[in-house]
Formats: sequence, structure tokens, C-alpha cells
Amino acid sequence: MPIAPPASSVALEAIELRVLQVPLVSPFTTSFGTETVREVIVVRARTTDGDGWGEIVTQQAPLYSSEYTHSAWDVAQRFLIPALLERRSVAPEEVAGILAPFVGHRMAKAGLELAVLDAALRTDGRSLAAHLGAVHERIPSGVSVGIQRDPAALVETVGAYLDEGYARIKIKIKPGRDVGDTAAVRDAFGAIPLQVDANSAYTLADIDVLAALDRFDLLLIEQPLQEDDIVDHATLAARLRTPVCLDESIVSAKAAADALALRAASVINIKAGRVGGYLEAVRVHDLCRDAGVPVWCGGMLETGIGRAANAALAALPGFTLTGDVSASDRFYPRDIVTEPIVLEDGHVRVPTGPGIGVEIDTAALDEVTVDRVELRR
Ligand code: SMG
Ligand code: MG
Repeated sequence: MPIAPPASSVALEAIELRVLQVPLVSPFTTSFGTETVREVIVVRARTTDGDGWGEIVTQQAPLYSSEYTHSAWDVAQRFLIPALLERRSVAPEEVAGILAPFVGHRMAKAGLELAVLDAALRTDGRSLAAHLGAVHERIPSGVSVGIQRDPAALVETVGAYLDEGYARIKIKIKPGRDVGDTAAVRDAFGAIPLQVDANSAYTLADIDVLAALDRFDLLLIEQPLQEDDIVDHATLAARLRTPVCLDESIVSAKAAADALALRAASVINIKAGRVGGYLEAVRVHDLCRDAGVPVWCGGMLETGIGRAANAALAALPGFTLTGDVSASDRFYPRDIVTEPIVLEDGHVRVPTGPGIGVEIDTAALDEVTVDRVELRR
């Protein structure tokens, strides 16, 4: 694949962070809890040539990962942003290296890197999709369905998404809500493209229940065990017919390479926030592609900022499985960008405008902003 020319450096004048609380259209329940409002941080990089936007995809509480809104809020202001502002100019490709001395906090770093990337690419008049190496104009759209009240409610919810045209269904599972829920969806809808996500809710002691899912011909089972259970995932993968996909465990390209070497997964979910940025996400893509391992783009209930960037990432050639890049209205009655992602014939369009390719709806953004801070050079 041709290597994209590097993006320009930008001269940072200030970085603004906002905490948003965006109401969800319906509660979203996973094995670790229920959300009714998406609490997330938006980043604005102010440069001498204009602004760039990013999103820090942490949640309100450290349940999906160790990061959470106010850990990102704190580490960004105390350490990450000062390190960036110290530089006279910064190229997007330099951000990860500048922030590398600070251990962890990948989602916070990813949101800052995206804002710098967006500012630089807007200056260059180039799209993020082109910069990352996208090869598709639109991508098939999958939807992640939370745990519902009971299997009948799940069937109703899945049916509504299928009617909208979603190309693939993922259902969340947890102990006690696994085989029965999956059976209900298979019975109701037959051989639809279907996968399940456990968000780390099981242990190897549950191997028989997880093996019972084999009869449903699932595309994959996502993150059945804990984040650091790489060896146990390998043990499990050897016992299951259903392909094991890792999400939470894959925190870097190195972690992906290790997981593949240990045969802990045969599919990888790529999320830019979880791996520290879109540029590292491309490296995970590249190494999986070289290894012949299929990948797909995960989601963190992104606003229009991260959703546009995810659509760009998911258009790379190795993303051969349908990802969780759904329409904005799957989560939000009102998005914070002027052109929210929409579903067209089961697909979403990859933005082609400069940078992330979408503009901020400032009135909508202000309405959901609950806290705001600006750090200047
Ligand atoms: O953005 O469509 C989306 C959500 C997809 O299920 C989704 N994400 O583990 O893959 C996952 C979860 C993480 C967020 S759960 C709060
Ligand atoms: Mg997941």
C-alpha cells in the first residue's frame, strides 16, 4: 500500500477540553452496567492555522477499562497537554512519542492525537480517510445491541435494527444471559450475521457454557475473559469452534502481536481509543493484515467526531468484517456535528472532507457541555 505523505506540523496555541453529557436514545446495558447518558470528553486543538477536534472515549466509571472521564480530565491537564504545548510545533506523527513517557492513559492520548491530526489535515486540505489509507467510499454497518429486559425484548430490538438495514448484529452477553438470548435471536431471524460480546464477564470455569454457543454458528465471540487473561484466552480458543476475538486485551500493536503469537485470538477488534490513537490503530491493522488475521472497527458510543474518524479507519483494506460503526441516531437524538453518520442501504459513507470531514454543531455542543477548560501555551 502506498505510504501517505506525513501531515503538516501545527503550531498549537491552546487546547480546550469539554466534558459532555449526551442523552442516549435508550439505555445501553452490558455485562458491567447500564448507561443512559454518554459522558465523554471532546478536545479542541487551537492552532495558528485553525482548530482540530478529537474525542476521548472514556466512560464515566472505570468498568470497560481502567480509564474514566475524570482520570482523562486530570492526566490530560496535568501532564499530557503541557507536554504538547511545550513544543513550538507538533506533527501528528510526533504526538504519541511526546506522550509516551506517561504510562497508560491511552484513550486520553488518542483524543489529543486526533485533535492534532484533524487540525493538521484540515490545514493540508486532506481527509483522515486518505491519510490513514482508506480504500472504500462506504462501509457496511453493524449494530451493537445491549442486554435487554428478557429474550423476547431482545428479539424485538434486534428485529427493529434489521428492519433499519443493519448488516450485522452483535448482542451483549453475560453469565445467565448467554445461550438463551443467542438462541432466541437465532430462532427468530435464522442465519443472520451474528456475534456476541461478553466484555470480560467469564472465566475458564465457564468453558462449557461458552462451548454451548458453538452450535449457533456465530461470527465470533468477543472478549469472553479478563483483559490480562491472554493465556486463558488461548486455552479457551483451542476448545471453541466459535472464533475468539479480543477487544479489551488489545491495548497496542505489541499486545496484538503477542496475542496472535500465543493464539489467544483469531480475530481482532480495533478501537483507536483503546490502543492510544488512530495511527497505532493503523499499525494494528497492518500487522493483522500481514498475518492474515481479519479485523473490524469497534465503537465506544462515539459522538459525530469519533464516529466520523471510525468510519475512515474502517475503510482500510484489512477491515474485512463488519464493525460497530452504526448511525449516530442509534445512540443520540441529536449529535454534535452538522452531518451525523446515517445508515444508507446498510452502509455508512466514509467522510471525504478535510480532516475528520465533519463540522461541529456549536449550539448542539454547547447544550451538552457540562465542564470546560482551556490550557494556553
Ligand atoms: O459504539 O456502537 C458502539 C458501541 C459498541 O458494544 C460496543 N462497545 O465492548 O465493544 C464493546 C463496547 C464498549 C463500550 S460499552 C459501554
Ligand atoms: Mg467489546
